[in-house]
Amino acid sequence: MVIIIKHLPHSPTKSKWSFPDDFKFGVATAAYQIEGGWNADGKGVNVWDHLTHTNPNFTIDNSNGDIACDSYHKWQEDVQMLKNLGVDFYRFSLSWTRILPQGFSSEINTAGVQYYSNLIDELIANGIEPCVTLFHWDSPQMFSSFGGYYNPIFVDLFANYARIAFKLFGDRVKTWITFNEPKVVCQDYNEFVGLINEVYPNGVIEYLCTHNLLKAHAEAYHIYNNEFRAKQNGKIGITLNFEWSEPASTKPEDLEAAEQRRQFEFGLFANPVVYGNYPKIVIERVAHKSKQEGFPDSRLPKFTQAEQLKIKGTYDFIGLNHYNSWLVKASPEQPIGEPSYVKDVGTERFVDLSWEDTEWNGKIAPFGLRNSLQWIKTRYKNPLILITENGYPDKTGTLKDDRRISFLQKYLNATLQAIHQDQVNVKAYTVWTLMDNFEWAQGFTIKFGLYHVDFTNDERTRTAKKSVEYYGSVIKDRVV
Ligand code: PNW
Repeated sequence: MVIIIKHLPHSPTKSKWSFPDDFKFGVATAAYQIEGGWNADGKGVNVWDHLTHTNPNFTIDNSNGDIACDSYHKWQEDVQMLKNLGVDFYRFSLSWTRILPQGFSSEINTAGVQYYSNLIDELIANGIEPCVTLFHWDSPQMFSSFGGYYNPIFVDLFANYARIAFKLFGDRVKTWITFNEPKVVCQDYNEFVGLINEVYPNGVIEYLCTHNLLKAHAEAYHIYNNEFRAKQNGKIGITLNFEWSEPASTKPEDLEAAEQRRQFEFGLFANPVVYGNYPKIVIERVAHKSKQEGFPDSRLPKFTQAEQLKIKGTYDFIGLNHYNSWLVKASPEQPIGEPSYVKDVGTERFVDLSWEDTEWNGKIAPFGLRNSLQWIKTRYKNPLILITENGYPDKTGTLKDDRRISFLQKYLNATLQAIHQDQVNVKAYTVWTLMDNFEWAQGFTIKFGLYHVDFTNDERTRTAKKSVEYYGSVIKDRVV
């Protein structure tokens, strides 16, 4: 059964508001999705190289990121595309094994360092600020031999890598993001949790991964704070994905169910970063369920007092990736049996059929972005928020991408409402993504790009879609 309820109306397409002068616009990419050059000039193997090489059926078109958009060679073209768009900043990620081939800080690959150094210089020469993500899913393959994210040593390995990145690039990079979407890495995709690490989601390892990534984030934050901030004067934060959970009705149990989901999905990461510990409801539910399942202690690891103090407040901003929304209602508890994160989250979610479809998974519901921003504002002491991803997928890659334009316009409008009506402290918007690229398990079949890339051509020719003109005009005129 589908319950259909009217919620906040979709934003009107035109707005009377404009973006404030200090609001910045950008586009985002990630190393494995665009660079190619998978073994060029001393780069080491990462989990995505390994996974796609050993398991080619993993992607629906049997593809991999060996060449992708070939940005390892075509970075100057990329910067020209950015310049043509007129963006204020470019969010890209560093490939850990391009800089540290084995993942360990004992060996630095100078060619990899040079690549990023050139890119950063070229961006700055063109008036574009670099915004760097340290970790966008391409963990060193070497780490899988000792459990990767599940081994607490990951914390130190990441911290050492972060220090090297700050040292090498922090003179020019003023915005750092430690992790992109730790929830996707730890909870969402069986491909990450299962195939990459050869362990399977069981209600324990999801939290172990979460625990280690949060500690690694905090460690990197403190390294930046103690060793670099005074000289480099930048900002550092974390990017979390948030699919908005809208209560399916005004019944108290549905309001509660939606809040429970937000806490398990976003609060699981944001609460420790802001307040030092997991949300109360997460601590209580997992403890309760663990007990019922016969565990002597909660499956959710505990932060010591010292760890809580260390993790608390480790952000200059919260990065928000937002794509999608759901209706959520209370549902009967599943019988005790195999423990799982999904059962811990509980509740039931479905989509409102009146919401417009994208061409992949996801609906168009811009009020979800506005509500997410407002929720983050009230729950987390009105933090500085940067929207680090939002974008529209299609399957055709058409140059006449009016549907992408309409999507962007709606979500930019929702952002304007958040700024002007809700006084949310949001200071940046980032389109995912600069150009069509390797969309993980979907290979090259799903396209989010503002620029089209011809993957049949060795030149990987890039062509501006209609949305380039649109987004360019938003950036220039500061209205949608
Ligand atoms: C993001 N969700 O992943 C990633 O950061 C990008 O690398 C990716 O290409 C992009 O979205 C498009 O898929 C997401 O469940 C994964 O809401 C999951 C969700 C959202 C974004």
